[in-house]
Amino acid sequence: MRDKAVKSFLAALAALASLSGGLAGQEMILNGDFENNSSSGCSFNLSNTAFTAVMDDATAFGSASEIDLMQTGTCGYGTSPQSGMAKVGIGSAYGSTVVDAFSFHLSSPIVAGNDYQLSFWAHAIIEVWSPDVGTVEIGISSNPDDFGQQIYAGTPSALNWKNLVTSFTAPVSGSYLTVRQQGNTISWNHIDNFSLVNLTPQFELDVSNLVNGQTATLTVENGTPNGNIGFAYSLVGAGPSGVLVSACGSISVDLSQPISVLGVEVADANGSASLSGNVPAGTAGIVVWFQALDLSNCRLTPVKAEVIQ
Ligand SMILES: [Ca+2]
Ligand SMILES: [Ca+2]
Repeated sequence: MRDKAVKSFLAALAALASLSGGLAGQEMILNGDFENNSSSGCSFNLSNTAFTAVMDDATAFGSASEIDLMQTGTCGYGTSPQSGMAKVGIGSAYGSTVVDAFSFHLSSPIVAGNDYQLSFWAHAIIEVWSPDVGTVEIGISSNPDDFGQQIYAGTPSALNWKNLVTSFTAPVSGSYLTVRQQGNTISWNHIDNFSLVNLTPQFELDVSNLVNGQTATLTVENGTPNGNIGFAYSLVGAGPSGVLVSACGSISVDLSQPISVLGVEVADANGSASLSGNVPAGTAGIVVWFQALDLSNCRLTPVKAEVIQ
């Protein structure tokens, strides 16, 4: 029974990650340092298929199809990886639009309207076959094989690693951050250590002291100041469920039926609200899925799954 409860809890956590839209401050790129791969040594001009096969959580799709994966030292060009053992090379060949490009897979999707900070390192390598300094172009895409919408282009240094940092409001939603070498140049960049974090404060729910026979407290942050916050739970699970909430029309909450409403509380001037209630005795081990709804703007918190102690 206990193991089953823990398994349910872990499954709920996995579901929660896909619903959260990226918690504020958490790293969203799964393998931004390129360290998780099944290759070794110096691999130049990997086809898109080969790069995708060896590099975890990335998909190559550029028309050049010759990304380089350099591990352990410089591999004869530029300097050692900026971070860890691995760096990647992307190029633009023959001055055409034949470029290397790939997508990073993310722990949660980029959500249109949210603010993000992107940081990465790049070094332009000047050789006979790469006389130009090309920019590193960044996009947001809903498809791992497509560049999507460009949101940034960073110009590296030809002398050494340069940290390129930008903040942006996502113009579109997408599950992939894409990276592409600038076209119409004859250029080669080494890149490493990508990071993407969500800067937008998230409407989040916290559950404390969920202990049978005691008083538990649910708290939300970043709701509408002085607005009404509704709290609900399900004993069945998480999953879209159309529910009529008078203030929000027919909104789809992320709790399975039947859903129990615990109550509505007024948030303080900072948008925080909390609600306390007694947990029945003898309920230890039961999983409860909680969610809160901001009745002023009809935003939902991510579902919070907790095991009664
Ligand atoms: Ca690295
Ligand atoms: Ca190459």
